[in-house]
Amino acid sequence: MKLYHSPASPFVRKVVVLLHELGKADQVELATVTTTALASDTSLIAANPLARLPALERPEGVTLYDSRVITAYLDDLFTGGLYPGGSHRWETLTLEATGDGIMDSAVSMVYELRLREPAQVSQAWIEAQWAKVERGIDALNTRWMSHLSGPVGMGHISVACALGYLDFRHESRNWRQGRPALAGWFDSFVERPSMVATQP
Ligand SMILES: N[C@@H](CCC(=O)N[C@@H](CS)C(=O)NCC(=O)O)C(=O)O
Repeated sequence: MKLYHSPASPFVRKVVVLLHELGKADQVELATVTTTALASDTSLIAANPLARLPALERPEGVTLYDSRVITAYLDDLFTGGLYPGGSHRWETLTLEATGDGIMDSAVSMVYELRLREPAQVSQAWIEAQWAKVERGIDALNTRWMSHLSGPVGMGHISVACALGYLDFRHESRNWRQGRPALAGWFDSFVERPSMVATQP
């Protein structure tokens, strides 16, 4: 299998962390590409018409995207158990969506600053995206700590990759301030070998 990859992408990181957690990192070849919303990589377009990372090419069957489809597929393929059954499943999926949504807003803030001409950049839009990030991390800090303290699932991985991206691209926003429970959880989770191996 071939994973279209960029070390800076938090969505790609989710997939690679999952592979490390399951001890299957050697089963997937990483094809590193450079792509932006304004200049899509041509090999990535062939794999994913939306030209977004990650995409997973398989020997048989369609190429998979987006990250949530890929992680669900790999967890199923390797019987990983990162998506539990029963009512925990819906919690896990919602937690994963929260992490992914934080990434969506945090990545789009970077695009706004990097891909637009300075005169076109909307500070109001950037702040509105950051407000979404803050509401997401506030919810994690107040409502999700008991789930995050439980067995590691795909929700944990998504949240950790989102917070790692905030450290990587938005350090000056100091997301830890006023969120000691979440900060403490992350500072411990980030020491897992899967997170160390995939640090951007
Ligand atoms: N919902 C998608 C989001 C993927 C995404 O936005 N990836 C970014 C990299 S972090 C990308 O490929 N951007 C290029 C573009 O938007 O053209 C997923 O979970 O895979």
